Amino acid sequence: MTVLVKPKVLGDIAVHDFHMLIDGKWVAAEAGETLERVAPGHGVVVSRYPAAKKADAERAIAAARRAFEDGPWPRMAASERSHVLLKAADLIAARADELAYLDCIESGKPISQAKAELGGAADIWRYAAALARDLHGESYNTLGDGTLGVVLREAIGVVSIITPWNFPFLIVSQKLPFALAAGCTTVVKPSELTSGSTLLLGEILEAAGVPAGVVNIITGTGPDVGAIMTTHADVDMVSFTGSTGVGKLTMANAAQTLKKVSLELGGKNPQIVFPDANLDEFIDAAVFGAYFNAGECCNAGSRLIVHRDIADEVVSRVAALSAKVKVGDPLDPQTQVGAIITPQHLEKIVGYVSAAAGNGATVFHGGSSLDLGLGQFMSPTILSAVKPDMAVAREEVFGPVLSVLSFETTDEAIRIANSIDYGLSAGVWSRDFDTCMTIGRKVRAGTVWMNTFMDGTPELPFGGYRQSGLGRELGRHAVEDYTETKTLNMHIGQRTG
Ligand code: TXE
Repeated sequence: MTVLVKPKVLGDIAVHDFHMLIDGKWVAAEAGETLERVAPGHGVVVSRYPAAKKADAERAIAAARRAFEDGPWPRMAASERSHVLLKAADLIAARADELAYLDCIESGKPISQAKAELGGAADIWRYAAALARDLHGESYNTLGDGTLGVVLREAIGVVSIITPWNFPFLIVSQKLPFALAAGCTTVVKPSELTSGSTLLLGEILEAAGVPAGVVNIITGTGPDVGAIMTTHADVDMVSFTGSTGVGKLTMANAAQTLKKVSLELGGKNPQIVFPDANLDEFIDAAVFGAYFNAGECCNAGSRLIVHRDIADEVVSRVAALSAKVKVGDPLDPQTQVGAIITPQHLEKIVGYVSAAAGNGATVFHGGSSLDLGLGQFMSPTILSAVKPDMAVAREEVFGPVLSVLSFETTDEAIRIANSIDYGLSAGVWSRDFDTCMTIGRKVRAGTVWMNTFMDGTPELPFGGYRQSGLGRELGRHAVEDYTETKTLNMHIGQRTG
């Protein structure tokens, strides 16, 4: 049975009615309710998903538990799981256009960007497939001849995976293939705003040979199903990406039964630029870092910390380039900045800008919403003369808003960078190696880019210090995160004491 039922066409835009995947069956919600998604860039309903409730989530968790206790997935050779993941990667690549279309239309991100993300996601599935075969433990000659200590890595069990709306397919791909590589079974809940591509992934995984019950995908709101996914005693681990507030709630929920948690949360990432930097490269990276995905990105370089000597030049040049950024219809291949996820979120972004202006910041460029006829859009915005204690410099705006602060000494730059609760990523721009290394070592962030920004590959771990999260995704240890460690302490022959 297919995930997608009754596709219709409204003008140029198809309306997708989805089912969800529980125990190998594509089903509606038990209560029969649905959630509608209005495309942020087009203002029309584009998707309907089942509105799962507690009973649906409990069925999904029970299916995942059965598949873990009795099913073939955790028991098969790692090489077999690896082959399934490789097949999934091929199918993702083959269906990349469909998946990218859904991410574009449901999240409002530009289609060119959605396609690039799909390429990156397929590569992550391949990387996880390689790691599946390399998951291994250790052995020790503990007390000499006749003894042996073996340290095993065993799949942790049932994993709840909860994902947000800003990178729907990419973020599920940073979690699910690694959990599967380890032999876990899962219940996945995508954001209620962008569930389409994750549901299509369910169809892909069935075709790749993932057995029934191993991946269950339920659609619904956080309060309706997220809560049970993070508290249920049959869930062993929760892997969550989203807001810091819900991350804290997730951790508190998980503490009830001491589940392991992996949290990828917000960021307010500084880009520190010194007078000796290659400014051409930097200006380009500053604009990309601030406006990529309309700034709805935990890694957004939303704070420029600029040396006083070059502050005026930097602000003018960033503004000149910002003026060239093409904001528009997410489906237009030329668009660089698409729509804002919801009208409420747009209001929140505009509110941050007004509050900053009210507190003495200068709106140097943009600063307001854009009326493009349908949907909701925001102009790329630059706020200069921002002070480190303003909300716009400390909180995650999650919109195309760049705050510019200035510094005089390296110590001051580091102090400003580290003065907030987040610690996800940072950038430093200088031709001087010592300067880059000093910032690289002293800024408290999970990733520090030097003379580049926001690039990465599956080999590089990703995650945050402080309130940006717990644990790391990607990298060679990503599979281990989904395991428990077991010690087998063996003795041969007579014990000598
Ligand atoms: O996130 P939520 P929202 C930040 C960003 C944004 C803000 C709010 O600053 O403006 O968060 O976004 C599920 N139990 N980020 O409200 O609510 C929810 O259904 C369990 C940063 O959309 O955290 C969705 O699947 N789950 C971020 C997921 O949590 C719950 C990406 C994320 O939604 C739940 C997104 C509950 N009680 C937003 N309530 C990043 N790290 O990139 C909600 N959810």
